[in-house]
Amino acid sequence: MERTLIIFKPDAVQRGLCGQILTRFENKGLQIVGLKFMTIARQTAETHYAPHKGKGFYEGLVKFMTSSPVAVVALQGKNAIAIARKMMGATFGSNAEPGTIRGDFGVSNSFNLIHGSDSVEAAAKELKLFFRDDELVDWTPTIQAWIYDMAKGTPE
Ligand code: IDP
Ligand code: MG
Repeated sequence: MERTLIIFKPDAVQRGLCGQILTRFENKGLQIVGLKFMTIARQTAETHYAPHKGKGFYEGLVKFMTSSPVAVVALQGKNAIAIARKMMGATFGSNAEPGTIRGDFGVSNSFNLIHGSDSVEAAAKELKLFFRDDELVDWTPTIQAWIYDMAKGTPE
């Protein structure tokens, strides 16, 4: 089982889309293991987006992410990182495929509603940045045996 960090960005919160977006992940079968509402501190946003430091959009991105509250969610599932990225769609709302979150809910390239970790390494780093260990909850949904084929003891 993999965990990924999702952020409902300020535009998703302001537009009242958190519930609809979270529902998509729950419907897919991804499991919530952490959830909180917060305003991101500048230092945290800078650390989170450090890989983009120096790029033309970096300063605007940090400003945007700290401008208004966000919801941060830790999702768990088999291949959760890749599945969430696929559901998010391409980075720019203007060319994200219909059916994806960015494709269905936005047109902007910078206000693109959602962040999702893009690798196992990034997920580990980002989850640590936004959640204390005791804020991530180990639990097994009672419906697990109908989300995954558990016949061999591991989710399939
Ligand atoms: P991702 O969110 O799909 O992983 P990244 O390339 O990691 O995309 O970029 C991080 C965030 O920076 C994007 O989600 C978007 O908000 C913003 N961003 C990326 N490229 C641009 C750009 O060219 N113009 C404006 N904002 C951008
Ligand atoms: Mg990225």
